[in-house]
Formats: sequence, structure tokens, C-alpha cells
Amino acid sequence: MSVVCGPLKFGTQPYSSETTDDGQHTTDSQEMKKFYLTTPIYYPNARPHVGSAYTTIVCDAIARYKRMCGYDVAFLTGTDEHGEKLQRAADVAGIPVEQFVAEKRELFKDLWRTLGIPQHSSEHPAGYRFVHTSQNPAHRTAVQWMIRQAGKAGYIEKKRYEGRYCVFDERYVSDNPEPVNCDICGRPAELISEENYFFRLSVFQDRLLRLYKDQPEFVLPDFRMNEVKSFVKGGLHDISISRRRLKWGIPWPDDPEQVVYVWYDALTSYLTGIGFEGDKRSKDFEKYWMGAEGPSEVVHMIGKDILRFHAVYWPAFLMAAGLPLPKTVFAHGWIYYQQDKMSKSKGNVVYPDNGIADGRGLVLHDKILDLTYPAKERARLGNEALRYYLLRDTPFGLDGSFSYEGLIQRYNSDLANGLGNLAKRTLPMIRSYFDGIAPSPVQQQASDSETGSLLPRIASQSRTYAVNRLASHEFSTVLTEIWRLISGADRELNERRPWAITDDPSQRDRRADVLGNAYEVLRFVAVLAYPVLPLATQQLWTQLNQRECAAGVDPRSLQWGQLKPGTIVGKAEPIFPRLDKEATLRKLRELADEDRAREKNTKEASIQVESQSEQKPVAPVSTPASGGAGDSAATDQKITIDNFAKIDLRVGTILSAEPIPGATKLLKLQVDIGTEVRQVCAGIAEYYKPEDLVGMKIVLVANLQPRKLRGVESNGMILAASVGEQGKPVLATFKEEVPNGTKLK
Ligand code: ME8
Repeated sequence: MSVVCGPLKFGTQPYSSETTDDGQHTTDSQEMKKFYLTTPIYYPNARPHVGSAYTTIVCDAIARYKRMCGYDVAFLTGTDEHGEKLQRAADVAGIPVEQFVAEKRELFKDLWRTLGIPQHSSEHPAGYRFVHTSQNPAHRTAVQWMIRQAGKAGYIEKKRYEGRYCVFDERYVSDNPEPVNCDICGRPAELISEENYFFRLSVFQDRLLRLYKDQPEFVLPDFRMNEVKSFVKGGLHDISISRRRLKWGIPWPDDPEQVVYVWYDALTSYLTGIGFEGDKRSKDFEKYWMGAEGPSEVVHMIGKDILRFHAVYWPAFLMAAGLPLPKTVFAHGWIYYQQDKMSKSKGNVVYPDNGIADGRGLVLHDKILDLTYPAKERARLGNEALRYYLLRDTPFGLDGSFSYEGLIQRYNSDLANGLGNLAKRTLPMIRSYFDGIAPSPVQQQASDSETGSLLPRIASQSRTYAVNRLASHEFSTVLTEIWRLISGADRELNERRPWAITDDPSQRDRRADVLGNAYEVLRFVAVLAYPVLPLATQQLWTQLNQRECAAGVDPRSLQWGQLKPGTIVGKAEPIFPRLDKEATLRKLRELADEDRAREKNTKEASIQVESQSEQKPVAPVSTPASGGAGDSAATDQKITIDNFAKIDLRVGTILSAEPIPGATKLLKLQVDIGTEVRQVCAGIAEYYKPEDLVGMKIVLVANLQPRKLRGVESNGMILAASVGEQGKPVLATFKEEVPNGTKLK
């Protein structure tokens, strides 16, 4: 089902960032604000999985919400086509690389189509625009312009580059001359030395720190900002931004022997994607990036893995080119599967689609329902179940985990039993008791004791909460709040039993009140949940017989009791039919196994095209060691001073601490150790409250090999005394001020 909403009316509603309980906006501006939102551009060398779909789903929901609030929205996604691996994968597949890349690009677009995420058009002004890089002439011009500008301003210089290169895999493994093995083939990488162009990142340190201070929302959530600040305070090195040995990429301006470094290339796509071509600039670029038509908010939504590139390199590249900076880089958490990072090589990937090519459509529809259900409906249910589950169960900004059990559980409890059931109960009763004419709900003004119903108050609280929290993308808590409203309406139906009220005219009002309230709750929910469940809420909207579409209502203007008298409700078709959990799970797993087996056998699978660690920061790890928090290495043996010197002990500050779901003893900590922020799991949850740990100075064993505790990576160990028989941990700390990163010896 494709829903097209007529043009929204602007200018009648004031815009605001905050709404109060009575629906009043607290800040006013009549101007139609611009909002430009981007996903990362994805590497097209691997098939997109649920993790990669997560960012795009989040952005689609945000774009829809902003559009409802009257923003003029541009939403960009795309593919990052830099990299020799694409060339090699194309060779293995036996097709020209251009064709290979173009086909992979389509996989992403197909997936967005399958997931009901529309492409930009006059019908879908907030739909996604798509950018691709290496083979896009406009993008080449844009990147070369960026490089020239930085060069003219004196931020680029030619220097000798020393790093490690894997001749077998033809890839740069590390920008550091220290010996290292290639993380794809495992062979020792060779030391190479070549003349490269360097970006003088080091001179931007002060300007970046000032940016973080003046624009605290530049990096969100806050705890990620702390990581970024610590990294920059630790000192910045100049970075090599050209590569001599790579052929596939954008040629360096006036030096075709070299290609531009992947991140200079990739980040510039945020400009190209809205019509930037160096000196030639589209109206959209002027509008959304330059703010030529009034204020414009630019937000980059990314996963936490690529924060440094966006929060440190990107603003510096833009400053070097004299261009404005985005408003916010929002780094969300990671979606794990089976307590691990999804990875094709580990075989633990969840694909949101299944056999798009053979026309079977989305995995979730086949699994969720028996195939007698209309295919279109199955598609809608699959998409929306996935959207709801990911956004509801992952507190935005933190890590989440995907499981089929969780998905079905949410589907049944919230979508089928919650929303679907409320509509299924309410609408038929309105049809049978009131000839289909929706009765008015009780008045908002009446006090709870007069009306005896809490629903008007809960509804207006839910509206306020949703509007205020959606501004900071807190989908999980917003959905919880909306479902509190649904439960409230359900409870009222159960308590007042409108079906048991007699037909006596004196009782008719009581029944009208209850059903009018339930109808009004459904109307609120259809509007508030629209960004997450665009198709189901529209279906509900049609059944409620509301005009135009749910997307056309500004949620901030939603008021209790706005029902037009005489509205005749439609037939209640099931919005979310209930699933047989066991049968569905079996089918889901079968399909996922088949899908993975098929993937494994694809020609390109023989090439490790997945890892792009060359371009992503890897935490330095050196000597192997065992143990983690809580392990004791007590031994009577004496060791030499050389042995002791192998342990790298560093001073750090705990930036954040949070529980690990399902692990009663563990806390996940982010620790600033001067040069970087480390994630460490510590077995101290029974003795320390997370909030008491933030800001505390500790000692970290910094060169332990990373290991997984309850599926969470731990990069180091915090020193603690083990006191008493219970081994109560008491963290080692300092009385005097000691800078982070200081070595203990
Ligand atoms: O990094 N959980 O591309 P990429 C949550 N081309 N999000 C996930 C995820 C997971 N398990 N897996 C992937 C690149 N993502 C560069 C970006 S931008 C100028 C260049 C999402 O294909 C998340 O947004 O490796 C992450 O940052 C992104 O996909 C990485 O995509």
C-alpha cells in the first residue's frame, strides 16, 4: 500500500521544539525550517543486513516525523564505492567492475523499497535521495574541489608516508610502521614508504575543541561527545589523504598517480548528494547546506564505529574548505545478533530481505504469516514488525540485540494484542451499537472525577511526551509511552464493559463515552506512531474514517476531542493478526538458514570483501594476556622487572557506566585513557552504582587482548583490590590529580 498525503499546510501552525501538556508550543517561529538528514553511505561489497538497515529505518522514521512537523526535509543515503576489493570481487564474479558496482547499488535500493522506505519524489518529498561515489562525475569534481580548497588554504602538504601494506590483498593495513599482520589473510604486512599528501589535522585541534564547546549538540549522545573530546585533547596527528598504490578511486587533482583517501571521498558525498559540484551548486545545496533560505539543520546519523571520522575529520575538512558545518553527528549503538557483531564470515547475519531477486519478497512476511494471507499485506506486516521491534527494543544511542524470539514477542504482545486488538474491539462495537457513527469522547476539561476517565489526561501527556522526545529521536521510550495509552484504553474497556451495558437510553451515554474514548485513543495513536508504523497507522486512519492521512496531522496540534461529529467508522480489517510463536520461529529459522547457505555459495563469498578495517580505527592491541575483571593472577613465583614492564598500566577516567542486559555482575564502562576511549567490562555491578563511577580515576591494564564478556567486547581490565572472603572489588584510584594516559611503573 502506498500512501500519498496531500501537501501539508504550512504557516498555520507555529513551529516549536517543545510542547506542553495542553498542546501549546513553547517557542514560535512562522518560518518553514529546513532539515537535512543523512545515513552513512554503505560499502556495497556486502549484502545489507539488519544492522545496516537499522540506520536507514531510523532515518526514515525521523524524516517522516520532521515532515509531519512541517519541516522541509531532505534525506540522503547511498553507497561508498571506493576500494580495490570491489574490483577484486568483480573479477571473481567475472563481470566489469562498473556493472558489478551498479548491481550492488541496486541491492540497497531494492532493500529500501522492500522495507517500504520511499525514494524522493514529488509524492514523497521526505523520501531518500541516493548518492554514489567513485563513478559519479559530479562527486569526483566535488572531492577534487575540496582537496584544492584545502591545498590553497595551506592545509595539505606532501610528506613521506610509512605504513604497512599487504601485497597479497593489495591493501593498506595500517598507517603505522609497527609490524602487523593483515587482518584478512593473516600474512605479515610489508613496511612501505612513499610520498603522499597529508592533511594537517594537527592544526585544527583548538578549533575543534572550540566547536565542541560552542556547539555541544555537535556530537550526540553526550557521552559520545566526551569520547571525541578526549581523543582530540590527546593531540591530533596529520593524516595521509592520498594513496599511491590504489587505482580505483578519485584521482588526486593534478597528480593522477595518486587517488584520494577513502574518507575524504566518502564524507564529501554528503555535499554531492544534494547537488554540490565544487563551484557549481544546486538550489538544494544552497538551501539545505548553506541555509540560503533560512535556518537549516544538518544531521548525520551514523553508527558509533565511524564517529571519529565524522566528528573529527569531517569538520576539519569542511573548515579547510571554508564550508559550514553540520549541526549534529548522532552516533547510535550497535545491533548485535547472538551477542556478537553481525558478520557474514561468522555466519551470524540476519538479512531483512530474502531472495529479493526471485521475487519472494521480505523474509518476515513469509515467516510471520501463512502464505494464504495476501502478499502485499505480508510485506507490510514484515516491514512494520521489524521497524517497530528495532526502534522499540533498542534504547536509541545504546547497543541493542536482534533475536527472532524478541521480534515475534513484540509483534504479538504490542502490535497484535495491543494496537490491533484495541481497533478490533472498538470499531465493531461502534458499528453495532451506534450504526457506525463514532461517539464523542468525554471532555478534556472535565476533571478525572467528573468523567471518571483518565484517558484524556493520559492521551495529552503521551502526546507531549512523544513530541518532546521524538525531537531527540528517543523512539524506544516514545513507543513505550504510546503503548501506555493503548493499555489505558484497553483497561477502560475491560472495566466498563460497554458490551454489557443495557440498551436503556439512560445507559447509552455511558457506552458512548467508553467507545468514544477508545476511538479517540486510536486516533492519537495513529498520528503519534505514524513515523514508525507508516502503513499500519494509515490503515487504521482509514478505518477510523479520518480525512487525508495520518502523516498530514502535525502531532503537536493533536488535541483530545477533535472528532468531527457524524464520522462513520469503516470496517475493522485486522491490522496485525496474531502469530503462532513456535510455528513462526521454526519457519523464520528455516528461511534464514536457507538464505545464509545461499549467500555462502555466492561467487564473491570466496573473497573476504567484508572487512574494511583499513579505513576504520582499530584499537591498538599488543601482548596477549588472559583474564578480565575479577580474574586473579596471584602466584608465588617471582617475575623479573622486564616481565612486569610488559604490562601497560594506564591512568584513565570513567566516562560512562551502564549495566549489561542479562549480566547481573557486569558493567560496561567507557574509559578515557588519554589517547583513546576504551570499552571495558568490569565485574563490579554488585558493589558500584553506575552513576557513582562516572568521573572516577582508575588504573587500566591497557595491553590485554580484547575479549568478549556476555557478547560485549572488553578492551582492557580495571585494577581492583579483592577484599575479604567474598572478594569484594575495591577500585584502585588516586588522591592527587593525575592526567589520563599516564603510565604506571
Ligand atoms: O562505514 N548495528 O560503511 P559500512 C547498527 N562506507 N548499525 C550498523 C550495523 C549494526 N550491526 N552494521 C552496520 C562505512 N551498521 C562507510 C561510511 S560515511 C561517509 C562512510 C550501520 O557499510 C551503521 O550506521 O561499513 C554503521 O556506521 C554503518 O552501517 C557502516 O556501514
